[in-house]
Amino acid sequence: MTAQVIETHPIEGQQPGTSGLRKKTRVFMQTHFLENYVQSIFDGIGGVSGKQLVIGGDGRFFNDTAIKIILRMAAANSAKACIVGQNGILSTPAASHLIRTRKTDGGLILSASHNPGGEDEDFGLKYNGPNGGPANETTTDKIFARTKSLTNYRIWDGGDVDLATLGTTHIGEMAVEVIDPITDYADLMEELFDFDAIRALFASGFTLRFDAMHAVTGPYACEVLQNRLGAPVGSVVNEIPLPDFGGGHPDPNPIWAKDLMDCMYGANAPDFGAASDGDGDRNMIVGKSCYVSPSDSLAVLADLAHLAPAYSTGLAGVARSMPTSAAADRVAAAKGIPSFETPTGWKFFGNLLDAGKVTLCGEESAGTGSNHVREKDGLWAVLLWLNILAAKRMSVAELLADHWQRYGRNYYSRHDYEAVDSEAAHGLVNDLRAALADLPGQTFGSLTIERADEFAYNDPVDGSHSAAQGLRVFFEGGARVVFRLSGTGTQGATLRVYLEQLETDPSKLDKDPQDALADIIAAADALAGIRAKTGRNAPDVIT
Ligand code: G16
Repeated sequence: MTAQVIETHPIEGQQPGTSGLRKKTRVFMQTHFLENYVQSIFDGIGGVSGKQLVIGGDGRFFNDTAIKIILRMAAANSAKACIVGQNGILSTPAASHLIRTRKTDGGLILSASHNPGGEDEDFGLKYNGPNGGPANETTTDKIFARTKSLTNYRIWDGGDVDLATLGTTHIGEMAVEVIDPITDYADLMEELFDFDAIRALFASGFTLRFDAMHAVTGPYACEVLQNRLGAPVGSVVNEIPLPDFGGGHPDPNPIWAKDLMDCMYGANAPDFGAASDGDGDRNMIVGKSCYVSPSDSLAVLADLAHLAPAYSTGLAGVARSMPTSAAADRVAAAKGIPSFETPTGWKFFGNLLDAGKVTLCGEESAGTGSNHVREKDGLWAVLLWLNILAAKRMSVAELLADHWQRYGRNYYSRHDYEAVDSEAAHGLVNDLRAALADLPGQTFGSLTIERADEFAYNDPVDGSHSAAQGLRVFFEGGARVVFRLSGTGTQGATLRVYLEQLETDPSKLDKDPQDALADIIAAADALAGIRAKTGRNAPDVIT
């Protein structure tokens, strides 16, 4: 058995998006497609000769086949060693942790996150660097450039590794270490949080339902919540990871985690509900008849994180993606710590975390995390909430109401128009971009536009510049609407419309967000011509 050099040709469409390359699984399965992209990653990061990599994924269809191909390619590219989760499984935060604790040269994470899985659904692959975080734009640009010039790739002939058996084997000179994917991560959680307090909370009769959505978090949640913290067996549901997520859409939001929402809004609801996504980095938090929006969740965690041991000395700062509501900014201001606004994409938090400028980060897209890894972390967010509830002994609804009373409420919603004709979606954005300069002073119903711009980011750590990160329209009185096209879809274009309005009147804090935002929703449509240009009468998903 030897390293083979296989002739290939550049394949179009291998540009990484918000978080790595995401395509239909069948596209990834096409001849040379995966191999080309993997070789481009290897070349784009300066080769993998003598390097050590972590490799794992969320267990979706094609995960194990792809990992075996990647291992054979790593061996043929003279990598020193690969650390692989048993059966090819590693949640994204667990992979990030492993890269950091084992001080590897980075890792390859196989996931299309919250997108459905299966032969006819979605697949994805991304490279994370030695800090454990998603590659920055400089690196993904190099990878993409390489996809356009690639003429061959290297792959070991033979070398089929048994991913089910723990221990070290070899492909040629390269060591392949198959490890238990759960224990290190669970140990880390035990270091960060007051497990005794959370155990006491469960012992007092506090009830939980964690919906793992047949995705990667199931085994992690069973170990941490049930085995280590004493939540009764059965508290974690849909806990067995399946290659097609049981036919579901593993996106933890009120639409796709409807079973959990029905349970939490029904009779005899548990005290606390939570869900995570395909690869375990997103989270949804919900109390009895009380959904917590991701933006509010970030703000509450920023306010009360000091109740958990890992954050007891306070936070260095807080960061949020631009479309996320400003709720966390006001907490930061009250605490006298800096807040940062980054483009969408967890990769933009990496430098801030590495430089010690922030401790907590979060996004409206159901992601929250801290400096414990360099990815967002679904189960971590659930545990921080549980730690806070154990300390406060309040219900989720009481905690949220108390937060709004003290800080005001940023009414918030995101409207998604999915699989829109790509030309129409780009046309809408281009038209709006061209109109931005003329918008100030224009009125839409009761709303007057104060300013409008296209968000761009200057990284305060490495000085890099990221342009065209979303169109923002600010209204007098503090309302805002943001328009951007998703970078994670695999079909047509997804238009995201982010709507926000701050309310500080204590008597007006318990409205339905769609009612509270009705004027802004109407203004957004009038401004961008959503219905006319997309041909859609209503969003596909409202969160
Ligand atoms: C990824 C990114 C997030 C981003 C989300 C949605 O999350 O890491 O930062 O907010 O996609 O991005 P978009 O609006 O471009 O679709 P995940 O969980 O999909 O890896």
